[in-house]
This record gives sequence, C-alpha cells and structure tokens, in this order.
Amino acid sequence: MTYKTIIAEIDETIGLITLNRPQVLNALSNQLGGELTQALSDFENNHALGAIVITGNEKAFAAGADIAEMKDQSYIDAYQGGATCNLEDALSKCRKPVIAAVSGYALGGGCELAMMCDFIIASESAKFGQPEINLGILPGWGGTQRLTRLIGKSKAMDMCLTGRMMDAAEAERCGLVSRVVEKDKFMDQVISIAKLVASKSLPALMMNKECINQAMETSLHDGLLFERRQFQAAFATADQKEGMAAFVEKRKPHWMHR
Ligand code: CO8
Repeated sequence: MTYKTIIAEIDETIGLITLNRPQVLNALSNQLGGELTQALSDFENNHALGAIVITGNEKAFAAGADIAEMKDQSYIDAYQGGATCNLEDALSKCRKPVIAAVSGYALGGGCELAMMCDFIIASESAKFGQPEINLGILPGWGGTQRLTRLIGKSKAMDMCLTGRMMDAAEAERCGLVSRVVEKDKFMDQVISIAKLVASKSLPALMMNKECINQAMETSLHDGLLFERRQFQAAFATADQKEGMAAFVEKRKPHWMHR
C-alpha cells in the first residue's frame, strides 16, 4: 500500500514503519494517525512477520501532535477524536512486539507514541519531552500516565511542569528507554535487535508481552497469578516442546509458531 505520511516496508521477518513528514519534524497529523493504524494492522495480520519497528528520521522521531492542525479544534472535535485516537487503540491491541526507534526529538505526542510501543531504543541524539505546558495544555495521549509509571512521579512532574527535554543518557538512567545506541550504527542495530526478537517463538513472545503489560495494570498478587497461568498454558504449545527438546539435544530450535 502507498502512504503519504509514512513509509511501510518489510525487511525479512520485521515490519518497518518510518514516519515521513520531515518538513514538520514528523508532526502527528490525523492522516498520519490513520496511515500508521492501517500499516500496523497489515503487519499484525502478516504471518511472516515477528516484530514491528516504528521510527522517524535523524532529526525527529516526532515533535508531537500537529499543532497547526490542532489549534482551532473545539471541545467536541477533541472529544470525538480522530485517527490519532484510533492509533492508540490499535497499538494497545497489537499483540506482536512493537519497538520504537527514536532519533532526535520525541516530544509531546511523539514521546507518547514511543511510550505506547513495547520498548524504546534511543540513538545518542534522542531528546524526549512533554512540552505541552508551553502551549497552555497538558499531555493527552498518556504522557501523564505512562511517563509516571515508567520514570516515577518526581521526574514525570519535572518533565511535564517545566516542559524541559531529557537527553538519551538521562532517558536510559531513568528507565524510559531500554538502551542507547551509537548514532552511526543506529538503524542497523535497531534492525538486528528487531530481527532477534522476531526469531523467537511468536506465541511465547505474545505471552511474555501480555504478562509484562499486565504488570502495569494490576497488583503483584494478581499479576503473579496471571503469569503462572500463562506459564502453565505455554506447556500446551508445540514451541515449548521444540524449545526444550532443542536445548537437551544441543541444537537450534525450529519454531512452529504454534
Ligand atoms: N506541529 C506542527 N508543526 C511542527 C511541530 C508540531 N508539533 N513541531 C515542529 N513543527 C514545524 C515547525 O512549525 C517548522 O515548520 P516551518 O518550517 O514551516 O516553520 C518545522 O516543523 C521545523 O521546526 P522548527 O523550525 O521549530 O525547528 P527547530 O529545530 O527550531 O525546533 C523544536 C525544533 C524544538 C522541536 C520545535 O519545532 C518545537 O518546539 N516543536 C513543537 C514541540 C511541541 O510543542 N510538541 C507538543 C505538541 S502538543 C502534543 O503533542 C499533544 C499530543 C496529544 C495527542 C492527543 C491525541 C488524541
């Protein structure tokens, strides 16, 4: 499918989505939200793919929602929402691993989009922030909620109330990103990490993802019970049998993804 605001490509076992509005630092317009939702759904339904990467360009992952598009919106426009709202649903329902690869600015809705993904890999040049306070508003796409869960109340307050940016090193220190990669090797490294993920058993990936997401939503007691049940269910898969047999036989597993 041809898109106007993103590029969607397949690289062997991974789906790669590049936000592509460089003239406005990949500001997230409604059209981009719709196209990204469509590409995610196509990759989710493509059985040949085991992981999805969302990225931008060297200067910006995304500098937020499109302010020019948003500025005259009324309460009812905001309430009814647009394609960007559907994108949040699509991402939260996506069962395959989704990696955000962030270079340059990830601000406002850009930072929120990255946090909706399963984990964030940052280039040394990445800059994260929730600058909505400077526009007289607040984050509206999970910035006060996901950021607080990821980095804690004090730092989330600092970020949202000052509107300052944090660099990649600080983002790694406080747990916003899983790792920081050298600028020159950034996309090569991201792709090899995504392919490593995609080389695993898909049902096992999905069960891991589901359990970790559950940890963000529930008590430790209920989360442990949820994990225990998923662990038990894993013994009903062909891939559990294959994975353990391959270990004992000292060979590589051949996943059936069943
Ligand atoms: N929206 C629209 N256009 C933008 C945006 C944006 N978010 N960010 C940058 N641009 C445009 C600029 O207007 C400029 O366009 P032009 O060349 O036509 O003047 C072009 O991109 C390049 O930007 P700059 O000239 O400003 O580049 P600088 O390198 O000088 O500065 C910054 C880079 C610091 C990133 C600066 O562009 C900036 O501050 N951008 C805005 C950041 C921001 O406030 N983001 C938050 C937006 S609000 C939001 O995201 C709420 C999300 C809620 C979603 C809810 C959905 C349901």
